[in-house]
Amino acid sequence: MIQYQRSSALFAKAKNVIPGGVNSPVRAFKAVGGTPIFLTHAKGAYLYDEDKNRYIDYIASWGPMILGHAHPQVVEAIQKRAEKGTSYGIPTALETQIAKQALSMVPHMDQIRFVNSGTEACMSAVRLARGYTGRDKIIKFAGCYHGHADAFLIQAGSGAVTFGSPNSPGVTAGTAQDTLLAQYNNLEQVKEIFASNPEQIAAIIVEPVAGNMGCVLPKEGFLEGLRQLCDTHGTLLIFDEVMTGFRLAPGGAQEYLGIRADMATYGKVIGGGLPVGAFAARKEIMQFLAPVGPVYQAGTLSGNPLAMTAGLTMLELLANHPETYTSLDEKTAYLHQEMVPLLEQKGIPYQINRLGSMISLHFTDTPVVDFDSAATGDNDNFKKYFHGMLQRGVYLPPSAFESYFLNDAISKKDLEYTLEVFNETLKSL
Ligand code: KE4
Repeated sequence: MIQYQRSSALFAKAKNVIPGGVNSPVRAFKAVGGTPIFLTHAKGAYLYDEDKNRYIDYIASWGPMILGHAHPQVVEAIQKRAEKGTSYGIPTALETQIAKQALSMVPHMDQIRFVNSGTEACMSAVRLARGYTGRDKIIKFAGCYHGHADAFLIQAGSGAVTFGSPNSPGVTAGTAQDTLLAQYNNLEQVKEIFASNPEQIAAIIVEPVAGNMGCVLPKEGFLEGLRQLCDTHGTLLIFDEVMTGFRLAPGGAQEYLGIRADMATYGKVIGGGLPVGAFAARKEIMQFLAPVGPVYQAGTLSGNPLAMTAGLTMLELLANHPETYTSLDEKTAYLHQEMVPLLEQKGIPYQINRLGSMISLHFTDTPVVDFDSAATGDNDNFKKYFHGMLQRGVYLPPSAFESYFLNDAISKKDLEYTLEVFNETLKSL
């Protein structure tokens, strides 16, 4: 039995000085119960906690660590750069270099602006879309997460037009009225919203492959339908590629699915493990952004040379080793195909959704195609599953509404061990 004494003691201390003892809520294990583990370090595919337990990592810091932790080339690049100073608030050629590198990988985008998180990227992209179109409203989808900016913390309101209502105190009704909600994969609802709000929709923001309901794939024709509706109504289509960007393919979901977005937002992988977000679009849109255009957006640490160095090293590694994507896809497909018979043998109701190196397991016999169907999962089973795997040295996302993120440092042996303990854990469900 894995012991967590030191983690438990550290968690108690943390809660005295940090709300909930964590700097991001999902880390507190609220959805699965128990005490979060505290790490001392991570290397490659492995996490090492304060009680000297080792875990195979299936969250990769929620996406960024796609090549595994402490990748030697990324670490060395950061160490060298740090000696030259970490942030200047003054332009460097490095920013142009990573901008060109990113734009060489993602399709349909002419310019990119770097910020410090996915939230900041999505918030800024929406403001730019509103400024460019002169319209106020946006459409988002229940279960999609675009960071914690007010405009996104909205749940489906009452009434046919599905106008939003705040899903967090501190978000005003005034803000909520400009965010309209639809169900993911429900094109009819989106058409209704356009009909009820003619010439008022600045943008649709969507996770092209959703990762915040667990992994949920776009149905055939869904994204194509959004593209068509945006073209018809003069609305911008924003792909939130904070998760999918540089993970599904070098060009993210735009490349992998072959759908053109008007704007795309990035985070996670683009920073190589340091805080970086970004948003990109064709030039005529980006020219609306300060200091060229009237839409204001700024940031003290945006484009700082340390984070740019980590991000550039990561992007170059991915661009120069496209076999990484095949390897990640194959490892994830192997995990998927081997989990199925183990679940079938035990007659446990399940759904597995997978695309590329994003995968999630849901304990329900309802196909998981949107937030409501994701919510039919048996959460008691999920809690037992999560802790059963944790106890056996496998760290999964501590919530049924998250995607697993494989990293390419995970070996076939790690996958086989994962499947072995998966089989053991299923016996306890
Ligand atoms: P950040 O502000 O956390 O860097 O990015 C926000 C964001 C935007 N868009 C998508 C599609 C995202 O998944 C995220 C953040 N993802 C969560 C995991 N579901 C980060 C984990 C956390 O909140 O601690």
